[in-house]
Amino acid sequence: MERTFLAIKPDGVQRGLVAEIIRRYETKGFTLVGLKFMKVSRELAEKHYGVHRERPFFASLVEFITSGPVVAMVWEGEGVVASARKIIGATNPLTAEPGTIRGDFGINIGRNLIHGSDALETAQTEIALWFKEEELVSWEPCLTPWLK
Ligand code: 3AN
Repeated sequence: MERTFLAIKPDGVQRGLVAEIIRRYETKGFTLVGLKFMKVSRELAEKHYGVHRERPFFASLVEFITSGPVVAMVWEGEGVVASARKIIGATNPLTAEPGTIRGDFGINIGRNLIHGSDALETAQTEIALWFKEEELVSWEPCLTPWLK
């Protein structure tokens, strides 16, 4: 079954949006398989944002993600990688559609509340980077038949 990695960034935590963000994925019908509240080390941040190393905002990106606690999550479900990105909305919260997380709650591109893997392969890499195998729980929600 397809899985994706999502992280509520320090701004989402500080603004009290944790429950609101989790609710959107839960009520959509995706299954939570991993969840932890954590401070991100500089080493993990630099690995996670490795593809952006040459971008001008790389230092501020690492600074921001390590500035306060984040909620790291793995969600499972059919088409979850692309769907989770739709629920998040465009990178710039100012142009993100209303109804998306960034469109509803954000203004600043550097503080865009949540990260979501952009492709299946990235999701696998990010899940392995952020979670140990034993921290992920495979389970069958009994509501599943109603969603199929
Ligand atoms: P997304 O998070 O929508 O996949 P990416 O992967 O292009 O966006 O960028 C990763 C992160 O880098 C974004 N979530 C955002 O916090 C930050 N970022 C992207 N573009 C800019 C920018 N022009 N200025 C500042 N930060 C940016």
